Amino acid sequence: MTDETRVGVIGCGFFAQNHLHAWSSLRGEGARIVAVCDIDPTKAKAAAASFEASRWYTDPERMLGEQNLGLVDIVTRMETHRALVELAVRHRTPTIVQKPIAPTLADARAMTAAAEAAGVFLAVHENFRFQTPMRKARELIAGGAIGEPTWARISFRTGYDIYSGQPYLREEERFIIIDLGAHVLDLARVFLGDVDRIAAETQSHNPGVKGEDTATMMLRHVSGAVSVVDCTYESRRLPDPFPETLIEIEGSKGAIAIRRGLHLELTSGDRVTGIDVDPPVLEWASRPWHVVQESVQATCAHMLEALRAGRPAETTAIDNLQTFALCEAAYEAAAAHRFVAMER
Ligand code: NAD
Ligand code: 89Y
Repeated sequence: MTDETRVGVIGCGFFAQNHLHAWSSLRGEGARIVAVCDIDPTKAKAAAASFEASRWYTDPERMLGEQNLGLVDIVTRMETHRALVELAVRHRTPTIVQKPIAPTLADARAMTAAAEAAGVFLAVHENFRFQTPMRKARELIAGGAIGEPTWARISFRTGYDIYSGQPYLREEERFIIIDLGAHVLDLARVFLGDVDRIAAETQSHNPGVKGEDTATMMLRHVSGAVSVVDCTYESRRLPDPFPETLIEIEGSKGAIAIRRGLHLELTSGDRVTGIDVDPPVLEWASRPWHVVQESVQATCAHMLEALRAGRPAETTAIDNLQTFALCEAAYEAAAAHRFVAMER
């Protein structure tokens, strides 16, 4: 690999703006956006102009064929992920794809198998575990501050108008478990490990959206730990914590709480310590999104470093299959009103 990683971005819509800023900021770490692509030429052209990409495309195949990319970052919606990942794999281009990895587990498995068979780097941009508060909690747990985690609550509850930026979410028939559950179920795996079984109840509060907008899930982990993972886009609390994930983790020697306002409270033995886990507002970021935006940059930085070092990323497609399998199992559990065992 040369000193510079030639990055191409596919999809220049709402969330891709964060990726484009992140890759630009990682120039010093060896990333250079050389080309961008969107089927909408106005968006591709605007992204190329704002982020100094020398070429813009409306055809991903043409971009991959012409640009000799060291990395392609796919930031389109999930329906397009499988075809784009398989295309990138055929071009043997290391690939990152946004969450949700795909609309179905069958697609996710096929994409992962294609990358494995070709020996191509494939990672999922699952960014919540890279948020500053989550990184701090992980560091404290790894250092033994709360002993062995035995119980957790992972909660994302908001009434923020997410549809203004992401109007397509109104049309998703399988909605919050795939859109947001993908993040919070991933955090449950990160903090408490592999899952043995899952139960779920869903609710649909907003008549203007097709799918479920609220989910309450309970997980029994292989370690014996239990977690409650809940998310809603229809909660009425002020001040609204969007887009913060609030967490409580209890262990054999203490507890961690991540509270609204990005404040972490650590109980370790008989000492309680408050830790500020509010990340800096990056120069291109803005509130209330800054904690997510900072995690996008941290995720891109991690993936770039892993790729350049010849290592897999933490959130390989194979790893993410387990998170996606939890989403699928949660839908099955909600439909049947019973626990669903996870394949192991
Ligand atoms: P969007 O609709 O605003 O943008 C998608 C863009 O992809 C559009 O501009 C569209 O024209 C383009 N596109 C579609 N098919 C294409 C193709 N074949 N080739 C090239 N371009 C194509 O959607 P969005 O809100 O930016 O969401 C994109 C992804 O980001 C989704 O998977 C979403 O779940 C994810 N997302 C992640 C987070 C997070 O925190 N990780 C937050 C928001 C959205
Ligand atoms: O779509 C969601 C996601 O992935 O993270 C936050 C979000 O944009 C809205 O809740």
